[in-house]
This record gives sequence, C-alpha cells and structure tokens, in this order.
Amino acid sequence: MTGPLPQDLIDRENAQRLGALEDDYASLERALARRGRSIDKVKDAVKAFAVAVPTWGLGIGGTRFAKFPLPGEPITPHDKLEDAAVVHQLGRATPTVSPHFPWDKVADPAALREAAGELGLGFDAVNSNTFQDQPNQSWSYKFGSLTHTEKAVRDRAIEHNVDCIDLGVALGSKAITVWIADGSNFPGQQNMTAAFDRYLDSMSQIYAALPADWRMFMEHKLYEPAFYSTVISDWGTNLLAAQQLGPKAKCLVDLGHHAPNTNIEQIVARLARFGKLGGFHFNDSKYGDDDLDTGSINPHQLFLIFNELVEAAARADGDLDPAYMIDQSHNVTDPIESLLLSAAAIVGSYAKALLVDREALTQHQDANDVVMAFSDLRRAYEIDVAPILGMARYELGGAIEPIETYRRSQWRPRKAQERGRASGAAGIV
Ligand code: RM4
Ligand code: MN
Ligand code: MN
Repeated sequence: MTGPLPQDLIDRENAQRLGALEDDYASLERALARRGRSIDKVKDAVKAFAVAVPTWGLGIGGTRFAKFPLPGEPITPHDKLEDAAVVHQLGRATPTVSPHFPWDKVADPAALREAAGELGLGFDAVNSNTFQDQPNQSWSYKFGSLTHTEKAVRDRAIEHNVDCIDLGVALGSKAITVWIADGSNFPGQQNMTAAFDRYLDSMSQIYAALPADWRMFMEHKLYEPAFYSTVISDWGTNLLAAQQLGPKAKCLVDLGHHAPNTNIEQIVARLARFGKLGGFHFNDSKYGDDDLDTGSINPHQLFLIFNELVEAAARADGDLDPAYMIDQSHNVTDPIESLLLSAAAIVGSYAKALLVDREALTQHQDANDVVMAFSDLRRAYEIDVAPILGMARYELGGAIEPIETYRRSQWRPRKAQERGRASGAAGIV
C-alpha cells in the first residue's frame, strides 16, 4: 500500500507540474555543475533522509488559555497513524512516528505496529510522560518525578519509563526519549545537588532496562513548567549525566529548549565531536519553547545546524547517527500541512549544507579569510533547493507540490465526516 490517499490523484497533480519541475531542475543542475557540484548526489542524499513525526503534533495543540479543535483532527492512535501516513505519502521524508505514553497507550501494541506497517510506517523513539498526573493516579508528580524527594514517587516514574521501553520493543522502536519537568519555582525550594543525584540514580535504573541495541535520549530544557530551575537545564548538565550513565545515553537537542540567542549549532558540534549527540527535536521559536513550525522563524540557524552535522559526519566516517524528530504544537494550522512544510524545511537545510564547498571553506578558515569563509556558507544558504526536493519527492512517488495536492484530496473535510470531535480543553498539546 502506498498510503491512504489515492495514488492516481497524486499522479494527476504531478503530471501538471512535471514539465516545470524538470525545467527548474535542469537549470539548477547547470548552475551547480559550473561550481563543480553534482545535483544528483544531493538529490540521492535527500531521498535517503528521514525525520520522524510526533504523534502529539498530529492533533491540534493548545496553550494554557485555549485549544481550538479542528474538525476531522485525529482522535485515536490509529487516526494519528493515518494522518502520519498522509504526510509521508505526499512528502516522502517522514517514514516513522514517535509515540508518547500514556497518550498513545493501546491495549494491543502488536496490532498498532501492524497497522502502522500496513500504512507504510514504523516507529522511532518512544517518549515517556512523567510531567502530568494521570486520572486515578494515587501519587503525584507535582513536586517532581525521577528526582522527587520521595522514593515511592521516583519508583513509579522509573516503572513508567521501563513500561515505555517494553511498549517500544513491541512497536519495533530502538530508543526512548526522557524529558522531565522536574525543577523548582522558588530559590531554596530544592537542593540542586541532591535533585541531580536522584536523577542520576533513577536514570541508571532505566538505563539498566535498555535492550542491548537501544539508546536513551535525554532532553534538557532551561525552564518551564519550573520557572526558577530545572534539574536538566542545559546541555552541560545533560552531557555530564549522559557521560556518567554510559554509552547508550545520548543528549537530545530540542531547538526550543535554550535561552534566546544560544549558539545551538556550536552545541551540536560539541556533542557530535564527543559521540554524545543522540538526536533532535526540531521546531522553531521566537520567545521560548514556542513549538512553532521548524524554520518558520530562524531558517538560517537550521541551516547552520545542518552545516555542523554535515561537517561532523565527514569527520565521524559513518559513526554519526542522530535521530531526527519533529516536536511541534500546531495551534492554528492543519497539522498535516505544518508537518509537510516543516519536513521540507529540514530536508532543504540538509540539502543546502551538502552544497557548501567544504574544501574551499576549510582553506578559507585556515587562511583566516573571514569574508570568503562566510561567503562560502552564504552562497550555499541562498541556493533555492526546491527543485531538488520536488524531484526527490516525485521520484519516490510523493507529490511535487504536497500542500496543493493535499488540499485537492479533501482529506480533512472527509475526516470531519468520519471522526468524532476532539476535546477543546486547554492543555500542552
Ligand atoms: C516538552 C518536551 C518534550 C515533549 C513535551 C510534550 O517541552 O519538548 O520533548 O515530549 O514537551
Ligand atoms: Mn521536545
Ligand atoms: Mn519542548
């Protein structure tokens, strides 16, 4: 099965656009060839690139104030898979989904895995949730989870993470992402050293439950919901923990989890250099952890991150394998459209980074030729890679123009007839 949308619709839409695409591709091919770059090589790398879609980003998100449901948005885990399959069928860059538990908890994970397989999807890292209390839960995470002062609460949080690993094994996943909301709102509220020690102790117990071929991604975040201090506040703290825990423990970089103006690309370079870069949660932000669409605010930063990744990959000689995942909250758009645009922004940044003339850049850096070094980067950033992305999608059976084809498919209005209505309660996602 190619996906939930009729393939002949995609073919018909593509047929109208193929001539123009071939024309643009040939023109870019000539322009790149003049500079000694092979367009086909970049296109092949783009075709092999994959980024995971978050199940929590497939429904409409919300803020503390309100959530405005979208008629036809997915309600059940299976609905979410269906929508993820639409994203992949059109965009051809998102073959996996990253589930969040207990939000995506189902009685029969093997059946969910099979349903995903039938839709052409697999599972990326599973996510645990100890930042909310679940209905009828007899303990509370109000004052922390893996770092709670009471052992009984820590044990429940550890148990939940181990359950998530078991679910992930049943789904065919190979990693767990742990983000905790633990921290404090007032100076003096928490013994910062003791809280970190409790974190290390709890995490070592989760680490011990990891299957041999699994990785554990640890996500730092400087604030929110704790507003004075968070236990895993920054990449330095995260790296210390990952180093202590062992080789399967890696740092995950969520683009929205840094102080404003942080040089995220430099963090990426550092983590990659020391074998501790686990993966990414892509999104964009203006003020805080806004979870806006990737590349919508600062596409240049995204390019610079991929520039470091391409640089690190050349040095690592096949030893660099970060998990690429999206983590966004779609409050005012159709999530399918946001995810299509975001995946294209991510893949496009990767393509641009591949177009950097790395030999020339190194020469200019070594000669301290600032303007030429900067110009090398700028030139690659300014290339319009849309024809490469369009051709890659087309050759993989996707849509040359995914959003237009998606709208033509009438997917959402049809689902509005079939699916129930999502709750309008405010909430994080
Ligand atoms: C957090 C963090 C986690 C995500 C939750 C929903 O801010 O980014 O990755 O699981 O939000
Ligand atoms: Mn995240
Ligand atoms: Mn976040």
